[in-house]
Amino acid sequence: MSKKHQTLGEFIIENQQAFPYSSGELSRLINSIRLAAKVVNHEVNKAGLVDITGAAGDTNVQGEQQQKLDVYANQKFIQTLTNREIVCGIASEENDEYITIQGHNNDHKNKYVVLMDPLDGSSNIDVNVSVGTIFSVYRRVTPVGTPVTMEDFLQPGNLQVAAGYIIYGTSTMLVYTTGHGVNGFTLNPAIGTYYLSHPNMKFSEDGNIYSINEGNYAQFPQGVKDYLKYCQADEGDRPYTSRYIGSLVSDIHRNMIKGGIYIYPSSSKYPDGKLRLLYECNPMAFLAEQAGGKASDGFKRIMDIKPNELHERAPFFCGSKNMVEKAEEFMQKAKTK
Ligand code: AHM
Ligand code: MG
Repeated sequence: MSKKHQTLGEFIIENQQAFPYSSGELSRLINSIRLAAKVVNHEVNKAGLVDITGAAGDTNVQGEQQQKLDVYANQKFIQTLTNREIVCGIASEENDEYITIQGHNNDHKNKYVVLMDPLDGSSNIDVNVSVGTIFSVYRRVTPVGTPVTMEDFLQPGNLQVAAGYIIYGTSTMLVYTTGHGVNGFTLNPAIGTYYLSHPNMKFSEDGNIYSINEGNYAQFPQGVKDYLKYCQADEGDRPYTSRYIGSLVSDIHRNMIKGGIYIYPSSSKYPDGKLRLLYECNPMAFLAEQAGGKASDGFKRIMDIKPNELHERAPFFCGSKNMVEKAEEFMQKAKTK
């Protein structure tokens, strides 16, 4: 039940019992993400000052080395999760290999792994456009007490226990699911508290926004080209509106609120698409499904793909259920032609 003026802290405590293996660990994990997000938010908000205080790689007035924001965000999330001894491993889009985390007593007693894209869409920072953090949480599959292995990270999305994103936009929001619907919390920067502002977020079944980088049209598979023509046709409730920020979190967030589809298909340039299955597609797919939407690679459910490597890519169709199904229909039709 959502209450007026409920804070994220209160919400987490109240909903902890809903977890099947509740030991408070997952709650602490979400808590530490919320903390790291505040720190990153503070830094992202200062990004416009970079020309004044020095660009990445320069030395600032305090004599400190300026960092690229995505590197900074990566470090902050890793640091926060490591210091609190909550997870046994982290994989990040920014790191080639996963990180093994052991407790102060050199044990490996924690049971969750986190996979994340610490600052997605970071090329948008230079132009003051919203960026985001995406995270995905799994229970480890190897025994507690032993170091994590690749197996712990290469799990299909349908085994996620939590996923979410932080959007650093006109306001900063944390949106997440633990498999019981999707809830959005807005940060009040004056006091550093997140409030439940978007309880039980839902994709409408139908929508009228499509989001895709149409500049790549000539490289798209025929099914996507056909679907785009369908979206643009002057029939029924169409043409749909085209909206593309080029920042996955922002595009999905808008479509979840307004109803729409996001597509990053395969192309002749990116035969497997551009987005990363583990850091981008799976967490967004979990959120989408929990919000009543759908996520597919054009033919099958994203969350049923068994990953083979950490940085694997996948074509991505995500959003309002009927729109994704319509796009799949066009993909199938073009394939069997
Ligand atoms: P990144 O992880 O390097 O930031 O790339 C992911 C981003 C997504 O946020 C966005 O939807 C997409 O790449 C945009 O790609 P493009 O510029 O090819 O349209
Ligand atoms: Mg990314």
